[in-house]
Parts: sequence; structure tokens; C-alpha cells
Amino acid sequence: MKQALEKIELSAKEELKKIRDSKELEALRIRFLGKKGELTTVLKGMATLSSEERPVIGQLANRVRSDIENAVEERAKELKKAAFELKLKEEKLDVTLPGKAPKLGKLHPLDSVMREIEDIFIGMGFDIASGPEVEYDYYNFEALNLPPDHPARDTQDTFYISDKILLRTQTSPVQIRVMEQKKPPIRIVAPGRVYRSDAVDATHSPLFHQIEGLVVDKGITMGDLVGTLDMLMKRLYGVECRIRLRPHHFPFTEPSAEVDMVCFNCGGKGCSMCKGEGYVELLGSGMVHPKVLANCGIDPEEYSGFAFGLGLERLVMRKYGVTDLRLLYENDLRFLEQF
Ligand code: 2NL
Repeated sequence: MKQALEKIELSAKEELKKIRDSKELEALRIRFLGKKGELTTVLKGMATLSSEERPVIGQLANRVRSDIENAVEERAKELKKAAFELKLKEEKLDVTLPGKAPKLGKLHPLDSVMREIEDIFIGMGFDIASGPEVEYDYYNFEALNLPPDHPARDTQDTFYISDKILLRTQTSPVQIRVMEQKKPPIRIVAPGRVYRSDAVDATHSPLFHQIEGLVVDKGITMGDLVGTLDMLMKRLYGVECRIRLRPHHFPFTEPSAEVDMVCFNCGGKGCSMCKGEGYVELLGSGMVHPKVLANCGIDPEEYSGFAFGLGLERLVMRKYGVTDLRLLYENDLRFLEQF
């Protein structure tokens, strides 16, 4: 019996080493120490022992029991510790690592240049005005002194929605609406999308962007026009930038002028970029035609004004050296990420 007890102790300790988790451990505990366990089975034979043997074996049995119990407990602690350490390792989180920055978008070059120009005009005391892109024929053409047979009114050039409704071909209708509603002094710029029925190529698009300006007050002269546009270009391109005016014709201004800026490639000497001119075309402008003022209920005897219209795409392309207009609309990130 002594041998049986010692064998149980030995095998229990041997098996304990192989235990991997608490479930296995509990099974082992029941197998050795449980009510039907190996130790109990051996102890059932105590009755057959002599009275001298009994206390000796009893003592041994108790020691074996408590030794196994201790060993089981010890193993339980080891398993718990190992499980905790594994959990720590798996759930390790370094809160000091730099975060993953979300990828931020940025302004399209058309928008950033538009905002730059708007800011320059705001700095000169202008307000930003806006209006519908689907416009009445009256505001887009008639009020601007474009006669019904004017080539710009041709259905070949303009997107008509109906007889009287079209997609605006310039942002001038915004300014007509402001003049109808507000007494001078008026100082506004009207930026926005405009539409013309053009086939797409490197320099044409049926949708493009324009920024128009309008100043109406008592005693406004061509000098105010030149000073304002000179300031615009010096703010955009630096103090060396010079402009020049060439006589032109627009139905809505009289007199009218096209405004050029000095070629920033050659500084005015003439090169391949400006085709030997020394200047590049920038915008159209003039003194608001008296008929246009009168159409809006402003007395041309009392007030005068200047206006100009500038295409944004050409300006942006020149600024960044873009040679194909289509790149501005295709939303190809390989192109846009360069700005
Ligand atoms: C161009 C340049 C221009 C205007 C637009 C304008 C607006 C009103 C009254 C008078 Cl409300 N003029 N805008 C003036 C001159 C030129 O645009 O090349 N247009 C065809």
C-alpha cells in the first residue's frame, strides 16, 4: 500500500508537468483526488491493515494528498500567470506611436486661384456677388445691349433651355441683377461657372469659369479701371507686373479695351511664349455702356462705371504652365497632387 501511494504521488507529479490549461488540470485533480479518484480507491484498502500499519499509512496518505493538492495549486498559479502574460503580449498597444494621419484633400487649382482673386478684390472693398447659372435670355443678353441678331446669341454658341432660358455665357447677368436691386455705389465681383456650346479641345470647354467685376458710382473713370486692374495684377504676380490697354469693342461697354499683362517669360522683350509681343492677353474691359446702366434703372447722366471680365482657366494654365485645359476637369490625382 505504501508503494501504491508513492506511485500515485510520482505519477501525479509527472502528469502535472504535461498539463496545458485549467480544464486539463481540473480533470487531473478529479482523477487523483476526487471521490472516485486513485487516492480514495487505495485508501479503501485501509480496513485490511493492522493497527500498527494504519497510522503510518494514514500519515503517508495525508502527506501524499496535501502534496498533490499543493502541486495542483502551484500548477494552477503557473497556468494563470502564463495566460496573463500571453494576453499582455497579444494586447500590447504602444500609445506613444505617431498616429496615422488621414489623407487630406486640397483645393483644386481653379478654386485656389479663384479665391486668391476674390481675396484681392475684397481687400479693395468689393463684395462677392452670385446668381443663377440657368438664366433668362434678358439678363444674359438683352439687358447687356446685345441685339437679337448678335452672333453670341446664336444657338450654335449658347445652350438654350427654352426660347427665353439658357445657361449663362458670362457672369454679367449677376451684375445686371445687382444693379437692378441696388443703388450705386456698387463694387462687386461675380465669380462662377459659365457655359458655351464649344467642342472640347486643349483650349475649349463647354463649361468654364469667369470672374467679372463692376464698379458704378459718381465720377468713375477709365483711370479707376486701370488702377484697379493694375493692383490686381501686381497682387497676383508681383510689383514688376505691368499691364497695357488696347482699344476693342464690346456691346456692353463704351469705350472698350482689352487688357494685356507683360509676358512674365521675357519681361516685355518678346519671346516664343508671347509670340514676340512682349505682352499676353488677359481680359476684356470698358466703361459700362450708358444703355446698360439705363436698362437697370441707373441714370447714366448721374453715374458712370467700369466693368471687366476675365477667364479663369487661361490664367490658371498660364500660372502653372498647363498646356491642356482638359487636365483641369479630369480629376486625375496624378495631375491634381502637383498643386
Ligand atoms: C470679354 C470680357 C467683359 C464685361 C465683361 C460687363 C458687365 C456689365 C456691364 C458691362 Cl453688367 N460690362 N462685363 C465688360 C467687358 C468685358 O468680358 O471678353 N467678354 C466677351
